[in-house]
Amino acid sequence: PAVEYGLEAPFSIEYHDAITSTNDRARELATDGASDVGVLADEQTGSRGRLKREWTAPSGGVWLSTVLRPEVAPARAPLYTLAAAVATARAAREAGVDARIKWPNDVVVPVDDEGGYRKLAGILTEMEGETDRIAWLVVGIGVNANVDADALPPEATSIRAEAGDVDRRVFVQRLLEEFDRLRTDLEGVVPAWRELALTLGQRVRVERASDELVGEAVDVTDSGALVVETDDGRETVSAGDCEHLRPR
Ligand code: BT5
Repeated sequence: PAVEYGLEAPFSIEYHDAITSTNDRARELATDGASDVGVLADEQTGSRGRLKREWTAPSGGVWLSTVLRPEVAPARAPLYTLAAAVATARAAREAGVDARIKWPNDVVVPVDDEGGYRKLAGILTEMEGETDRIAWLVVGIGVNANVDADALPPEATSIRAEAGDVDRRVFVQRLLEEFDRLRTDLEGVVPAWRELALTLGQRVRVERASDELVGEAVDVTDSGALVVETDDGRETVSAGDCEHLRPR
């Protein structure tokens, strides 16, 4: 329970020392009708990234999934993912880390002036619903908090490595407060995201379902899609993986 963890967060929190995946537990709670609850764990033994990729989640991290039931069209679901990235980056910045956002939802720390970065946190949003309404959203947030960098994949970093250990109660509380504020002001999400974006102005390669785009990332649309200036003109991509390329 939230009280046991020492939080007065806007979500009621179920805490686990270890769990397979906080997203899986949150999905169970969502299916049972829960709303505005969070699942938080010190360690995960079977956590996932997007597209069934593995997510490394050793003890000392912030592994958190929230259940929401927003009354908005499914097309707006990506805004909750962007909101989670903004909230995470802001909480990390308060902890002394130069956190920025790589489109769409990676929280990263720049390592040079050319778009290079290490990944601090990732977001996995899962949804159930029909074409006109969302039944539930599970927004999973994984932050390498008080974790040694050598317990993580080589391209990753942690709050510990960047700025020293953080009080996880304070960090989670701040993250959830920001997330709660943004979800009640969806219009404010993209402007807030833009301010923290590392991707805008970068040369990028983005994979779409059937092709890939190479060009300069110039903007995000109101729904969070990336706008890329290619040799053939402007194109938008609403979902996919984005690679920062070295400047020409
Ligand atoms: C993500 O996927 O970035 C979403 C990660 C979401 C994890 C949270 S933790 C709480 C909740 N419960 C879960 O089971 N999941 C969520 P993606 O963009 O697909 O990136 C995955 C890739 O990041 C992997 O293929 C690795 O290359 C890399 N990676 C794995 N673990 C990492 C870590 N701890 N830190 C940084 N990079 C990592």
